Amino acid sequence: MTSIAPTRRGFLTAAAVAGATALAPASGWRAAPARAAAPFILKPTPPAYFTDFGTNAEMLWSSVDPKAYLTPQSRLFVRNHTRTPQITRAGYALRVYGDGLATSRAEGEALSLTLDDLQRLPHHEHTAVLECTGNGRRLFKDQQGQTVSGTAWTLGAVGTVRWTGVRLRDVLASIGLAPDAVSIEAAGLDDPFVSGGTDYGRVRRPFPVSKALDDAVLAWGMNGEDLLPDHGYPLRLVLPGWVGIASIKWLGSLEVSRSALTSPWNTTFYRMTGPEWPVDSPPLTVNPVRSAWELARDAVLPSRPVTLTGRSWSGAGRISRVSVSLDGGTSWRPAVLDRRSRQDEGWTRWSVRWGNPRPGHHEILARATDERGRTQPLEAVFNTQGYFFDAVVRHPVRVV
Ligand SMILES: Nc1nc2c(c(=O)[nH]1)N[C@H]1C(S)=C(S)[C@@H](COP(=O)(O)O)O[C@H]1N2
Ligand SMILES: [Mo]
Repeated sequence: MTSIAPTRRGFLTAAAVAGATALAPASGWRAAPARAAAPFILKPTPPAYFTDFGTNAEMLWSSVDPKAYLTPQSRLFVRNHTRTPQITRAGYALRVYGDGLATSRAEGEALSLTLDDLQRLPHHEHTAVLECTGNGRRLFKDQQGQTVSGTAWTLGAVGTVRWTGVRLRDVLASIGLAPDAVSIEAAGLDDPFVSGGTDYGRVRRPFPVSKALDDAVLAWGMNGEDLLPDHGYPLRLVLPGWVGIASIKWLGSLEVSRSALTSPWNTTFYRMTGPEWPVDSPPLTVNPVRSAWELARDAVLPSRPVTLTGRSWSGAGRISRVSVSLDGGTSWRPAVLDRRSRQDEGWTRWSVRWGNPRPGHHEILARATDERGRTQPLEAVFNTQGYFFDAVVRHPVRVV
């Protein structure tokens, strides 16, 4: 096995980590206006490609190129709890610590791994869907008349990208993992998240060691490029198939533990809450099945034969079939799946020929089933934070 031979810089203090990585303002009274002026997102998010939600930006499905399988990094949605930090490669190190490391390491001292250290391990590529837990949230209101909290995404908080990095299991094997380690908490280097007067601290979320040993990736690249700052430069965690919050950007630390860890991101947020849900509902992990047309809502179509395209995806595996309805759900027919869909690890592209679109308003629907047999329901289950809107969407179009 390859050994990382990490630089042993000892335990970095919180101040040292923050100072080395963020654009730390020099003094309090000058910092406030300067920070207020700093953008939430650094890459351009023009209205032709994005809906701007301030800290967040949603990809417009109408702007998706039907011929491109991967989502270009410049077009990928952005979900920030605060704002994109600017971190240099030279100032970056990943801190790994906790009683779940092999006893020789667990005694207290944290490991500090540079990108060079990590890049000595075998490189690994993985194509996967990245999707926000709240994707489709606006449809709770639009389609089910229910009020929920959170960013009112339609269906564009999703993309498929090819990650480049190292497998987390290789990193852990090289460091040495305790046999009874169960939980790992990933923490970001972005500013602490403050909401409703509560400071929740840095964005961080624990996940089971089993996922770390399965397909977790520490990624520095997307679609063959370095990560953009907005997507986690210089390094992010990727937990394929899981809710977007699991893939911590600007990865600052991994705490490896022999006991189950918790954070507000798996107790307060990103679990189901509301009258229908038990108070101890589990943290959300695997994403559901969803579908989208490559069309704007209320798209205008000409009244002549047309081929419509869309994509379906699931956190649990490949898509095995997609049914579509062009008459508001009265009749259904199979969509034609892209012939590559059996190999692709991300979403599945599909198309349907609409032979005689008649002038007027129509609702078109797409309903996918994944290889595990999970089918999109006709109604999503209400929860107060609007997660997992996986119902079949009634997509309005107008034929003229
Ligand atoms: N450090 C950090 N990691 C984070 C977040 C964040 O705000 N801070 N947002 C999470 C959420 S909710 C989602 S959906 C994804 C979004 O990834 P993207 O902005 O690269 O599309 O990042 C996750 N990782
Ligand atoms: Mo998210």
